[in-house]
Amino acid sequence: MEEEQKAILFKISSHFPSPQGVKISYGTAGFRADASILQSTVYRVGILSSLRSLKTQSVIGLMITASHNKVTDNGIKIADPSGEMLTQAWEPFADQLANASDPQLLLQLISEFVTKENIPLDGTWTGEILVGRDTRPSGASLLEAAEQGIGSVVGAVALDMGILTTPQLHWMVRARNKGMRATELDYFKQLSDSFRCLMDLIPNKHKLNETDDKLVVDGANGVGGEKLEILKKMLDSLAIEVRNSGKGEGVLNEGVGADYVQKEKVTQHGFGIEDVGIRCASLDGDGDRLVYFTVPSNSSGDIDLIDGDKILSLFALFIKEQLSILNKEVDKNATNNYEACLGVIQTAYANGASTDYLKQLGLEVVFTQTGVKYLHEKASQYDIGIYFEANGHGTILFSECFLSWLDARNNELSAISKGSEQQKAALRLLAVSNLINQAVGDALSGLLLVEAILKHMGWSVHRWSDLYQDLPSRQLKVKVVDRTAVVTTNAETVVLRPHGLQEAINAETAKYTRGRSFIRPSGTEDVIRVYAEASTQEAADNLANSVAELADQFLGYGSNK
Ligand code: NG1
Ligand code: ZN
Repeated sequence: MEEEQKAILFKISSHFPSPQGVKISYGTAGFRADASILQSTVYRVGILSSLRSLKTQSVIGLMITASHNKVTDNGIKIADPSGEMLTQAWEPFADQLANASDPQLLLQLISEFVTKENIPLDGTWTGEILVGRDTRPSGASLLEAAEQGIGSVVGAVALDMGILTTPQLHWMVRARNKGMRATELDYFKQLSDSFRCLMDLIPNKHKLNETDDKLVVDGANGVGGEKLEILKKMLDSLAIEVRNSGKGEGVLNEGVGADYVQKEKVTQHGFGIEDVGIRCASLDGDGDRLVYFTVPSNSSGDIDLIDGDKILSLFALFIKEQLSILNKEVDKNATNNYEACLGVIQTAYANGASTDYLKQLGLEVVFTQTGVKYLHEKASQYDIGIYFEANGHGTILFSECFLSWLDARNNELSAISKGSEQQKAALRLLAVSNLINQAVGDALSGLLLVEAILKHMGWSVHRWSDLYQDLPSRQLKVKVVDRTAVVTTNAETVVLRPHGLQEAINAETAKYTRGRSFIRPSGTEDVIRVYAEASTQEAADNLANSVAELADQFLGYGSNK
């Protein structure tokens, strides 16, 4: 590393001292903490994203957000060249940088890493980092810290993309690296065009179905609602009302948003008895999660949740149907046949009833650890990989290979049987691949796909909800002394350490019909998460409470006395 570069890094980094006595780690989705202690972390991630851009000679994204967490938190995620989350191979370096205690150590770490990775820092390459942020008040000053970090690396430049949803930024990074137009307007255009295309292909018999037309969306008082207000103006066939759009007095994620709705299963602020029976959806604070729900008529304050698992099931059903239309009447001897490999990816949080349902459909279902980076990686191994977390984060990935076959097949069909069911199926699948975000889970594109599929099927929200009955479940959080003391295996469903805890959980779970329970340390909050499901809500609650007590006994503040 040149002396000049070292001097710049040393000088600027001394303005960003790391917070004393805090260890920060790159979790399930980047760094997250109280915004007041994040200046140095964001500055350092700015450096890291520059190095990543120079190393890959591609555009990189840096998103300042703490998603569904409280408004006083903030965080930072990095988008790799394909728009995916930062490669896991660089996460240990991210941890080291974030925790380097002084500028000297920081410089040494960077210098060693640059040599090891052979990163060109001689000005021969220019790095470019697109920086986005959500609506959190701390975003503006953290943006400056990120720009300082990016500016500390010779040859790297930051481009402030303004306030965006997380998936918009990921989409832009991917588009830029593919040499495509990548403005926000291009994003909206791609979504609205492909949505229109799907609507135009709706079977005639369902076209007149005007039932259930209104959709009410909870914007979590965040950026997603704001963007949906713009997008909806470009859609003529969908009536959307946005509530909790962030313009009023409500606070980001406070008693609103997809995480609240999914975990608490009660009506959020702005919704109530007047919404009985209406199709409602909820986004999270940075617009990458989506759940649907309806308000039942019993005025209990509860909601009927349609979670990520059910969104996944709807998508899987539709894709499977289109694939079978496409492959109908194929000439078994033809050389242009392509049996697409369709895979479904879930985590341990997926409701057991959803997994049963998907398997009944004859689909291949696999499980990964919690965190989109794991699901995405797995899904990318299929021609069509559909992944969703129960909390509503997910998407559908199409392989390049399958898409180019599909494109060619569509051209062929349009020449020999234009307007046939087979060609329509090819067009629908192509439209889905344009609509649904290929970089990361995206609430806005997911919402449009749900809407298009419901219209295609001629289904009400209730018909969709009735696909299967969720097993009652409960999630709890337990504060412990050190959450890293919990070591898990088998897609996080089995506790290896502390010893004896898994046996205790097993003994408790065995007492319940259809009981299933597991614990794991959160990667975004300083807690242990407990999940339980069983045949009744009371049983699921009891099981969750007992397992939480076990976690407390083994790991809580009383455990080391
Ligand atoms: P943690 O805090 O590691 O459980 C949460 C979600 C993840 C993922 C990340 C990123 C649950 C149980 N966990 O992670 O699925 O979405 O946040 O936002 O919902
Ligand atoms: Zn989010």
